[in-house]
Amino acid sequence: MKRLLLAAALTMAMAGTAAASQCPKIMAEIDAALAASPTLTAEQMAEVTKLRAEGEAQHAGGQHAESVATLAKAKAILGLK
Ligand SMILES: [Cu+2]
Repeated sequence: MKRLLLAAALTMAMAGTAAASQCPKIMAEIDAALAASPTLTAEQMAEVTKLRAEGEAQHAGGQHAESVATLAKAKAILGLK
């Protein structure tokens, strides 16, 4: 049981570290998708732009998990996985 908890703690610690480097990667993916002039409504475009900026701010503030979650929403609107 103790070992399982330790493994869970380790996994979470690693996820945190991974997320820190993940945000710029996701932002780049969003930027690439935006550069490819996606077929979005003006509303979706505004939402993606807003989420992208929000994600960057969260990343800059050290909230990497939140940033990844925010950026994931932007990706979803863009139809990215
Ligand atoms: Cu980050």
